[in-house]
Amino acid sequence: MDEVLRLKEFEERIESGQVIEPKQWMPDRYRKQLIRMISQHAHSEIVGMLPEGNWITRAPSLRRKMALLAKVQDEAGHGLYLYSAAETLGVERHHLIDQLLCGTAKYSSIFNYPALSWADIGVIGWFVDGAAIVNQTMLAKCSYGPYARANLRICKEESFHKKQGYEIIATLAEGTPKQKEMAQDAVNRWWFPTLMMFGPPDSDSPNSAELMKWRIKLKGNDELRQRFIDLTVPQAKAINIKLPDPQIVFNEQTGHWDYSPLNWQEFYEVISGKGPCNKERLKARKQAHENGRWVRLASEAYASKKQIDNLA
Ligand code: BYC
Repeated sequence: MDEVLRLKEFEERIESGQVIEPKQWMPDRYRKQLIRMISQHAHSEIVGMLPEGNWITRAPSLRRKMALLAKVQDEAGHGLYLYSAAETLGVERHHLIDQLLCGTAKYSSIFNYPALSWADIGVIGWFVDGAAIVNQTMLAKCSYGPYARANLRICKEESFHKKQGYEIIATLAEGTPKQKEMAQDAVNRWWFPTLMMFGPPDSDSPNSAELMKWRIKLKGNDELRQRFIDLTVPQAKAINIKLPDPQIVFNEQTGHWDYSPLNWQEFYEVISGKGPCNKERLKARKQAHENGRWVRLASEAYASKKQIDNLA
């Protein structure tokens, strides 16, 4: 079929809300954009295990340790669903992982900030998972079937993550003055980086227009950021936590909470490798990959032996 006609048919399918499945024809740019986004998302889940994993041995009680262990394990699972979704587009997982390890692939800016106290674990659940839910509830309705389905499963688990994080902060906020101070300090450090997770303003987002045209993204970065703020301000008020932005004021006209301009220079530095923990995160991933080499070799050998046995 003629290329122009194929594209027209594809765009009609998208417009009518149909879901695209792996074996159906798709434009090269659609495939490339999905591989970029899904692989960045997968890397974010895997790198995102590091700041929290670092606190498993220091969790303040067995109950907290069990919840944190389960959460970090869930993040690994999300990475695996997402690498599988990316593979349906014809890329191999080891190529994507090589790109992460050699520093050419991006992962979420937020994981280049350090988790300095136990309260940071609460704030990561409350803010970071909360932001991820806002973004991924939209992606669960995107036009590419395997990515939409992966996000649906991920969101169910992220809801539990967010609740356990909010509960940690609510508990600290009702605790001793020192505990309250620790919670407030973590909120102060994570608030602005969390808002930047949604990506640059729409006016500076080179990918949004194309992604929205193909219903990979259904909403722009600014709309999702605003939704997260609108959901989170009342949650902070309910537990007497202050958000570190004096300009957060309810705007009667728009029905939304106004907020201060964000420091986009910081964002671009972090995503270009100059954030507080970029080097540490990559070093940890490289070491984990190296330490896991024997497992990969053993499973390959086992799979080959099974194949030979089946032929015999
Ligand atoms: N960090 O044109 P734009 C989680 C890049 S993990 C780094 O607006 P787009 C969790 C962007 O890639 C949640 N880079 O891009 C895990 C682009 O550069 P390239 C992760 C960012 O794609 C463990 C450039 O800036 N979620 O939930 O339209 C524990 C221009 O941006 C970021 C996902 O990955 C950023 N924050 O929109 C707890 C969801 N923002 O690639 C929790 C899937 C922008 O052209 N991804 N950039 O060189 C998306 O929804 C979209 O890709 C984004 C960006 C909203 C992130």
